[in-house]
Amino acid sequence: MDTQAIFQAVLDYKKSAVEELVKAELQSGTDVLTLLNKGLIAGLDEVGRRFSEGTLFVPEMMLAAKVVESGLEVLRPQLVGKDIKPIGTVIIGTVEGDLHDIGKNLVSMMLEGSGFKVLDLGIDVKADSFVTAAEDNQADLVGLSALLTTTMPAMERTVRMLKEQMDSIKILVGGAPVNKDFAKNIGADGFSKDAPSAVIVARKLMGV
Ligand code: B1M
Repeated sequence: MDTQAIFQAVLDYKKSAVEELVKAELQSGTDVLTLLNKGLIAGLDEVGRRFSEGTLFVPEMMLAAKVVESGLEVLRPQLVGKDIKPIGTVIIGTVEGDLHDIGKNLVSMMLEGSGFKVLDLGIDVKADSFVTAAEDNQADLVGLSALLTTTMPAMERTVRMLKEQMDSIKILVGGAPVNKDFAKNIGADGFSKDAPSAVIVARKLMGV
């Protein structure tokens, strides 16, 4: 198992190397979550750390994100199930003002893989767009992601608007600055710290 090579290739912004390494690890039987956590996500965490200390900047952060996205695409078939009868419909997106989508995409893939029908609204999604999509698609659950402390108020606004307009809708929130207390205070029904636990919480909220 060589997740360290994947970690390093993310830091070197080597897209094709990451794709090849991820494929090779999958073929040799490395567990998908190990690949994610010790390779791709660990690489991005290190990029974030270097950004915080000022040794790396936004263009490099974007390069690293692109590299990780291509690694995730290789993993997609492992994460997304096929021909499963949907257990519920989820509308998911990153809240207004926030352009981060890697974590949200991962949550989306894993929800799909566990039997949810997922409609992904993308990034920078306004509160009323979540409401409209949830109503139009008779959604059971809305998933909101925020990666910036400055976009946490947008998450709160979105939860408020959804709850005002849709009685029975369940809301799951997550993202690096979000925690259980914040989720509770803004009236969300569930919080999860990562993609695998998002699936567990989502299923619980659906009663399955
Ligand atoms: Co930005 N960025 N970024 N960034 N970026 C962070 C988040 C930051 C922590 C970096 C740092 O300072 N160390 C910092 C935020 C500080 C703060 O507010 N607390 C930051 C900043 C400051 C910024 C800018 C303001 C920088 C600038 O322009 N000066 C800017 C803001 C742009 C905007 O959004 N308006 C910006 C821009 C960018 C890029 C565009 C360059 C790029 C994003 C590209 C993309 O997403 N396509 C980027 C990146 C890559 C990062 C870091 C390095 C990595 C984020 C990531 O994808 N992580 C990040 C530092 C870090 O996190 N270490 C950073 C991997 C991903 C799998 O994890 O998204 O946390 P995460 O998702 C996890 C969980 O959080 C959870 O599950 C996921 C999987 O396990 N989760 C959910 C997420 N959503 C969920 C939803 C759920 C449940 C669980 O239910 C629905």
